[in-house]
Amino acid sequence: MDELHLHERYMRRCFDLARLGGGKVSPNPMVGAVLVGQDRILGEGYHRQYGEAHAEVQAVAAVPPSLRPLIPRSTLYISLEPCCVYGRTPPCTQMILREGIPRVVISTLDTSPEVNGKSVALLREQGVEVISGILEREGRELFAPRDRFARLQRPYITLKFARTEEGFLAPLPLARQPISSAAAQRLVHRWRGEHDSILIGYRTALTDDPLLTNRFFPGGRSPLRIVLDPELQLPAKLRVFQADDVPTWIVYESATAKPPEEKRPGLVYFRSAPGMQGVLDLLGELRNQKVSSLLVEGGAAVIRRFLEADLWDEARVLVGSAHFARGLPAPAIPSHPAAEYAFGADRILRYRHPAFER
Ligand code: AOF
Ligand code: ZN
Repeated sequence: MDELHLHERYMRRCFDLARLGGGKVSPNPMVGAVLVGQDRILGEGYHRQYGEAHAEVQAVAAVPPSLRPLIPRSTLYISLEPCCVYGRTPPCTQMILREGIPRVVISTLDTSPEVNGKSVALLREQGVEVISGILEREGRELFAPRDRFARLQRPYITLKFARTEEGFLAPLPLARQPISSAAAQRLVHRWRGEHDSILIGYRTALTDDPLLTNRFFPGGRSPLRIVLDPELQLPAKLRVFQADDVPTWIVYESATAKPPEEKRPGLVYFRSAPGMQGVLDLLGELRNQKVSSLLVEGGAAVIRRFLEADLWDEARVLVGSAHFARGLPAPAIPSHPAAEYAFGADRILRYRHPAFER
């Protein structure tokens, strides 16, 4: 196997390990690492929990004592440029130098302003060989939530909706009719568990009455629920007002409407400016609370608002097998699908913001 393929093979392993931290590490990135010596894996690790040891530290710590003498001739594969700053943990560059690891292979740079290439330069100055850019597109995708959070100071935004093959969101005259299959709806629960927060608009809350939790994946967490209710008119019996253990924000605009005095714990009322400024206020508050990803589940008006403001990173569209003679048109995503695959009776289209390609 030539060297590039070898690098790619171990980098894929890093990606698989990194994903095991999904839903547990934000606002830190998912990162995986493997230490390789004499063509075998000496140790593996991934970032498991926010605030805990970084992936490469875990990989080196996992090397059994009998194999430690191989470390000064090994290669450390990491899905991300290692850190060089004191954060919640000491800098990984220090550990690499202390262990005498002569070669580091990474997929992509850590664009957090305090790192962003500094670790690569530091390691090279110290005589460590650094190879960068292995399977970079995939590496950047894995790192994207952290990138948006650190560089753009806002959560990574995923838009999600279901439409029919003809491009309708709902039948006309309006009626509640499922578009995607039960299997696809379960997949949406997984997506919920992968995000830190989830947002719906007033009309969706009222007509669909969703609970907005991740119920199908045991151990999977439920994201912070955010409901836009500009005039505070949503009835308290709706399901989003239930589920005591799930934090919920009700975002309103009205200066005259008053949030109820008595409310369940975890329910927070957040007053924002009207319209687009309100979305920016909300994103700023999410940033302050270290919420680094947001799944926007509709409805159409809310999705369009994010699209018009160019505030999105990814869109996931479920194309279901329902057919309506007349219907409400789905929002148009100004990009081509980056991936398309069948999921049971449905198709799933995944779009990436054009800036992602740069
Ligand atoms: C790594 N390996 O596994 C992860 C890294 O808040 P801290 O102290 O945990 O660290 C924050 C910095 O570390 C920040 O730049 C973030 O992108 C990076 N995460 N770095 O070397 C890892 N998770
Ligand atoms: Zn680190």
